[in-house]
Amino acid sequence: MAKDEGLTDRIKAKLVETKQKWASEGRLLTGATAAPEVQRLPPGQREVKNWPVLDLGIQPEIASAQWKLEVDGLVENPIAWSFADFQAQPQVTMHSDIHCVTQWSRFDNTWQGVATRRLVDIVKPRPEARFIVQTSYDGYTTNVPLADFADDDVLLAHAWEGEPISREHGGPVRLILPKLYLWKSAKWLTKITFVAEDKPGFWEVRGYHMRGDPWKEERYG
Ligand SMILES: Nc1nc2c(c(=O)[nH]1)N[C@H]1C(S)=C(S)[C@@H](COP(=O)(O)O)O[C@H]1N2
Ligand SMILES: [Mo]
Repeated sequence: MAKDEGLTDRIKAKLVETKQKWASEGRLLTGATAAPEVQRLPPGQREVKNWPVLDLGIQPEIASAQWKLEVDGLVENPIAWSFADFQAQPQVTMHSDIHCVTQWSRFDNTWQGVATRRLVDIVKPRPEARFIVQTSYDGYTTNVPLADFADDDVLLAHAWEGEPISREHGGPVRLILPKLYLWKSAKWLTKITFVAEDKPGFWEVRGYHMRGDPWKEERYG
């Protein structure tokens, strides 16, 4: 067991090293631009039919009964939700395409969960709040502008194609923010912090973009 964990750590270190190298070399950049209205596939992406798994190699197993979501920082009403509290919120169904910075895109995904707009209405951000930082059970963090987080196609998702989101894809609850590269959508989400100044997360400190718009090919920055 200990041996396997060591192996996972080495694979993880290798993956992080490789992706960090891509950022420093500007790999995968096409220099092309494309508007979503004209071309469904963002520049430099290719469509896949499966759903690849990408993470740091640690896939925490969180039972719904143990899952907790805290929202803190620059808000008037911080919250701490259990899974039951989360399920008691109005549920929405959304359809979207997802785009990973490692160049795959997957079209036509159906999600269920709670709209981030709803969450923002409940917690009431203070006027100074302009960004949010997501924190996950595996220690992952990622930052996004509040305006992107509160867009009308963003949700805290618990189901994909009518089934609970699997552990490997970030269940019980993950973010889905389809207009930005998928590294901006935390799996195993447990905390959202509202902040005034943008604060780089795990990949952002390793050369990845602070915003990550696939249509502008904001891979690195
Ligand atoms: N908690 C957590 N969330 C994460 C990651 C991670 O390592 N840990 N990886 C990110 C990256 S780089 C991608 S591309 C997507 C992958 O989601 P998927 O495995 O469901 O395709 O999750 C993002 N969210
Ligand atoms: Mo990724």
